[in-house]
Amino acid sequence: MTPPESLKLVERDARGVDPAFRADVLAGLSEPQKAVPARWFYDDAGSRLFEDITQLPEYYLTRAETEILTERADEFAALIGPGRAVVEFGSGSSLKTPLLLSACQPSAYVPLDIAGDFLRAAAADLAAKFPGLPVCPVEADFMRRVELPPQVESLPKLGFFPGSTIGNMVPATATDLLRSMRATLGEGALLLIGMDLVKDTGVLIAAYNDAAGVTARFNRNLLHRINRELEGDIPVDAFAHAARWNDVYARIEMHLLARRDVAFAVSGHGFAMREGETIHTENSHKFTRRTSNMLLAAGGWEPRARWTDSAGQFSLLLAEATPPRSAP
Ligand code: AVI
Repeated sequence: MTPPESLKLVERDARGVDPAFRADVLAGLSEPQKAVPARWFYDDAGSRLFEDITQLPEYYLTRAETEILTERADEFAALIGPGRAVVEFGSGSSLKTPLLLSACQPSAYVPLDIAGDFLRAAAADLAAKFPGLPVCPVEADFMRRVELPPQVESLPKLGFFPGSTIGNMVPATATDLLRSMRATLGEGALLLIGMDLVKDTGVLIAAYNDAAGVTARFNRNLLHRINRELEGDIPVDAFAHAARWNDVYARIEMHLLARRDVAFAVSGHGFAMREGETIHTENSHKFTRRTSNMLLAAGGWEPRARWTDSAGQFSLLLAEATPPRSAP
């Protein structure tokens, strides 16, 4: 079937590359602790690898959140009510989106994603599953306020941000994103958001360093992407995948660890790394009830309800964009 038309809001240079990708990589590789923002994992190959991760036995997050969306559907549907435009931050190729759409009887579905091909495929899939539901994909970077399609302007909104993707941002960026979502959706909007919970370190490390090596491929795909899109010559095999628990910030960190001294170029800029040095590629923050509430409040969202799965591993929160209140 023909994929639904998507609104294109992502910049591309003459080579078809997002200039922000080049800028982030060059800046990040120039820092003493090299780092590349995790959002650049998600080219089409990276998005597919992430879908594979969600099926892994060690990666409990997706199963736990799906359990909540299945078992507690009546409860959140009653709080959300029918007739909203569901705006998903991410393209919703997983099973979670149909669960939400079936439960809450929306009037439109608007997936927002930076990975255009993946977005259009996921939107077409959803449109086929829900005939009669207007599906309006928007290809955009949702870290900034996004102009929603005119068809949904007058509808009340429900933001959907599952998977604990908010945990991939440091608190300042997560707060900015929550504020951007608030600006995109407007006052009175609701937000249904997944947040992974602090738990046993062994369970967390295993979830980010699976036995089959899928997460390692996902991590190294970033180097392949840099080589392909930014004229790089990084020796990908010289880098090992590493997952570490940072107890100070309650987060899993993923790194690409140089197994030997390496030198490489990206977009004509030279870089060198000593054996044992890393490129920090991802943070995955884990939350408690209090830290999730604090983060939502900092972003302008008032927590209204919270559910966890039966094993207490993952949380789903419903929050409302209330008018700003003065202290205290
Ligand atoms: C998308 N995000 C919530 C995943 C996570 O768990 O932080 C990305 C991921 N990285 C490695 N495995 C999964």
